[in-house]
Amino acid sequence: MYRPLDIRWAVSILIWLLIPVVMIACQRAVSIDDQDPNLITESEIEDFVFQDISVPVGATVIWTNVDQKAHTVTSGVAPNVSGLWDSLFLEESDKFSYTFTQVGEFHYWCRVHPFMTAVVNVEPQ
Ligand SMILES: [Cu+2]
Repeated sequence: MYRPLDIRWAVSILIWLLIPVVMIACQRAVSIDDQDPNLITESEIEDFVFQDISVPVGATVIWTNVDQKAHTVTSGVAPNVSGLWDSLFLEESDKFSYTFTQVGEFHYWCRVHPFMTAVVNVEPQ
């Protein structure tokens, strides 16, 4: 039996359920669009080696693990975790990004292989 009120009720519930999904999707889209492409630096993790890099303040560094072993990109001087950022485990092809909003030298290391260390030098623009 056709009951239009039930259909309206179902549609309104569906819309309310979709609102948070749309909001999350929009936030992601905005955060990607807001990135100045000149301020994105890609850095590959390869053969158990991190690269020392220099970036302007405001830059986002995107690390990509191209090794078959998992690594982490963890702020601090091994074995200390400074708490600024921590990628957790990056499997092969996984990416992690962090935006540097302060000038300075930022040391980082891999918690799986503490001999893997490097520095991000963040310079004034
Ligand atoms: Cu590692």
